Amino acid sequence: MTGTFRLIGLELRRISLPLVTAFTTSFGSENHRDILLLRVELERENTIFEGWGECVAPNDPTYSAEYVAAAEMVIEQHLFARLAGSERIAAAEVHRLLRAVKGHPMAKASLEMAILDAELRAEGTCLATHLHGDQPLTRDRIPAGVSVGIFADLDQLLAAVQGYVDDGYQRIKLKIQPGWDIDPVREVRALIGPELGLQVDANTAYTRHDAAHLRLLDEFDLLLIEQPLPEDDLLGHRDLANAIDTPICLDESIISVTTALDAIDIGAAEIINIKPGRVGGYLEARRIHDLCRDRGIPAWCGGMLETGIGRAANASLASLPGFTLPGDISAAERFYARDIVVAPITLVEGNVVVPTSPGLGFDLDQGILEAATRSTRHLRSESR
Ligand code: SMG
Ligand code: MG
Repeated sequence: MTGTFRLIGLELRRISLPLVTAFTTSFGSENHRDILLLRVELERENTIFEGWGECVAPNDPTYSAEYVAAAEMVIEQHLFARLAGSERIAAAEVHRLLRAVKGHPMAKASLEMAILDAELRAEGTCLATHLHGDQPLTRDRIPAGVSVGIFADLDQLLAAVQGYVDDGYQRIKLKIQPGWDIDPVREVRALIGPELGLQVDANTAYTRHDAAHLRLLDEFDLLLIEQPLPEDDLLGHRDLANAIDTPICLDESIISVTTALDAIDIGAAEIINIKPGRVGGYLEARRIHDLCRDRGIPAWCGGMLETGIGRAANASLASLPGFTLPGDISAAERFYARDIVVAPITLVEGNVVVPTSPGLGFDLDQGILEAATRSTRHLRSESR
């Protein structure tokens, strides 16, 4: 790919989208998303190429330290200038150019994503092809999985799960927390039968002292338990992995290829959830994918309730061969009555089709986008 682009402009657009139903996890509940979208303008030989990125930082700093308002601020005050000041810009350089700024992986990932979209559109290449490098694409669709929140009672949970089973989802993930774990899992396993993949996600809600309790999950033949302990407790996860049969999968703890390597080496991560936003971009996500594949660690692509922008990109990432488990890649309608893209992702016999159009693989519906927009800000490179 030719790399003679310069970053000349950035639009920061905040949109608001209602969720079809409230989504409750161990750290809170939300019924709408306040989302930051980025539109970059790259220039090459007097031609402007546009690209879009989505920042997955949530409304509040409860999944991790990042949240949408802070992401917008750090991009505006610290990140944009580091990229706009560079003579040449390429998505592959973004990680290095932004390294001096600590943290803020979701903000950084959204910039890399928008630049990648512009580059790939300029080259006429789709993201899946780009991520595969010189490896052939082996699948044009990927199995869809759905993440199911915490409900007020078991009847509501079972009705929701039945709906997703009827939709054709190939695996179910249940959010759990102390007081909402063994019984919901038992009931859901009874409902869906022994064959359908079932896993749970605690979003750090348990402690090192909960091993005996979590061992009660072993009888339900779960694919995995995701992030039971706080994100900084790698040794606790290692000990838990030794104490229970259900495989330990890390999400929040894995913030880079280095943390992934350490977690695998010490036995804290038997499976890894790869989320581009959490690790600073799709290119770091691919490096973690490569590590997992080389080490024989099963991996899957996580979700952050993305719009059609991030959902298309995630479906492309998840087509890499090391993603051996179904990811949190669902139809857009699982969260949004009306997505902002022209062709929202749907299920095709329980699968999601891997996008093949140039760029990240979506086209925006301008009318829906404008109606959802709450604010826009424009930044320009100072040399222009
Ligand atoms: O996009 O399907 C989705 C959501 C998947 O459960 C999901 N994500 O910890 O894995 C996770 C959660 C984080 C959501 S926080 C906003
Ligand atoms: Mg998770």
